[in-house]
Amino acid sequence: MSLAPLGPRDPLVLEGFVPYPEDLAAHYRSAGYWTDQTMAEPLFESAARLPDKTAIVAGETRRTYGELTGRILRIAAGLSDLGVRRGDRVVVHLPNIPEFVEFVYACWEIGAVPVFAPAAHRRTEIEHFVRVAEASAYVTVSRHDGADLAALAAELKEAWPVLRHTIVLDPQGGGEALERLLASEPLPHERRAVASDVALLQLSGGTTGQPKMIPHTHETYLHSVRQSIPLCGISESTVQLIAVPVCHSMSARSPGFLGVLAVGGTVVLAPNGSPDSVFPLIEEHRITQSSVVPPIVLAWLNSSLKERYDLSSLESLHVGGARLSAEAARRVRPELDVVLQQGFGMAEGLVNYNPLDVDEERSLTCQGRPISPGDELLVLDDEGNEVPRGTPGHLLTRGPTTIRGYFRAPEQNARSFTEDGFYRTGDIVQQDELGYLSVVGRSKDQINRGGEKVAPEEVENFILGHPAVYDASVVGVEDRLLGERVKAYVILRQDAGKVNLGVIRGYLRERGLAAYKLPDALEIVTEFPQTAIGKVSKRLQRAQA
Ligand code: J2J
Repeated sequence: MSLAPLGPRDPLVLEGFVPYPEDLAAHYRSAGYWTDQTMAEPLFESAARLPDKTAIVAGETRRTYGELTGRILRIAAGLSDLGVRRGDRVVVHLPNIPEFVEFVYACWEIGAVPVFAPAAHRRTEIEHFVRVAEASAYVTVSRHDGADLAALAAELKEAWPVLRHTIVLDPQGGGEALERLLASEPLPHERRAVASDVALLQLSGGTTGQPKMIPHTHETYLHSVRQSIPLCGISESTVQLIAVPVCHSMSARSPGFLGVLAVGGTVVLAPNGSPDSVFPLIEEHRITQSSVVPPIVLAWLNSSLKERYDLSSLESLHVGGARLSAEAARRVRPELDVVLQQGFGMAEGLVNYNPLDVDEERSLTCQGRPISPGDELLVLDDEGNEVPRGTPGHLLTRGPTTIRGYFRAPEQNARSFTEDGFYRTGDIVQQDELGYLSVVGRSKDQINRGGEKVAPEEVENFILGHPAVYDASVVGVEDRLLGERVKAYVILRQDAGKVNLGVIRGYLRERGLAAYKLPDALEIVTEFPQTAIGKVSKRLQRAQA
């Protein structure tokens, strides 16, 4: 085994990171939850063992472990030559292409901190990350889904002097900017970070304003990855399909490409989860495992294409991110001939899975048990008292994979975390006698659009910017395929011209809001229903819809 030489000993000091109390950190280490390993190391161990095995496939591109780590060390050298250092933030804003994996590992190799930005994000979100995280580099593709991201990169560089480097790849990856980085002499593989350093910033759907940044350390994230590997049956023979955005925590660590690359399996990237794009890949690459959101499962179940392709290699399907109806769950095994593994996780940390061999009833109705023995769960009533098992309550959690605070967000932290460091998930759950959780509701003002999280307040603020709009209220309404979709109620100003869904969507898109946050429906009203104390009643608005 190739042990990386000892690197720096002093932990990174990153202003705005909420640390773990020392006694708890010491406990997590002595219990073996946190180990002295950095994010890049498991991959390099696989590469030392299996240099010629295929690590990653996307379209026509196929890279062995040796090739992948070689490219990572060249990109790391290139970034380092540009002046990117340990602790520097690098916004990695890429679709499902191998370069996403290469850039994040290259960052870890030099101790830099990638911000995992979904490809769907646009100027509003990206600018927020650059500003708040004070990113020194931004990596993107020149075009994505009709958006000119090369222009965005140029604008951001002009507007934010901290952003010293923009690296713009071709739309499908590759291109001159990448070739320049790859031309560097590879760095030797060495440890250039401490395991307790912040390793990455993941994004939260949030409930207010802009998405919050979630700072995971090498220790917290790798613990989650290591626990996921056996629970999801991941091994060297795994061929994993990634069909949701590769930066999402399901794709990264649950069990994700990190889990698969740690044990020498193969990762296949797909641009999306639609049957016509993934069924041929399942057949061609003999895919064994995938982690997907419920709308993808429904699309697979309802597709006539499933008779046309050989999907028999698929052993298990991890479904999470949003509620899977029991009715859809029941169809998975008979119609797709795979083991359904439901999970319930959150980028903030806590992840729960059903074991692969859980009993039939729980496999359909439960969303798992915490994956770490160090996870602490509280299920509380409205007054903050613990409820008996079997009774729904608010879920709070603390543990070795869960952050103690969002990055540089003290006000949000005061609301989202208790004084003793429990994260208020905003989910209403019920725990059965064996500790299995079912997610039965939500107390946070958030829309879950098929796994993509939308903060109504953020969308409202944008709609309010339109000159014809007097007031706006955004709610999630039921949708057969997505679970929920975004509906906006709008009160217009007196002399407003013609306003309809198209006008508002066009306006929000122009203002640089990600497409999945745009309202799917719009209703012009003259007043909003009110609660007893005169607040807008979103409950009534949802019911009206
Ligand atoms: C209902 N709601 C669910 C489920 C998540 C693994 C799996 C999922 C995520 C994830 C993740 C749900 N039923 N099965 O990060 O590592 C809702 C809850 C939760 C929020 C978190 C992982 N699974 N949810 O979905 O940060 O409301 O993480 O708090 O995107 O999704 O969303 P996110």
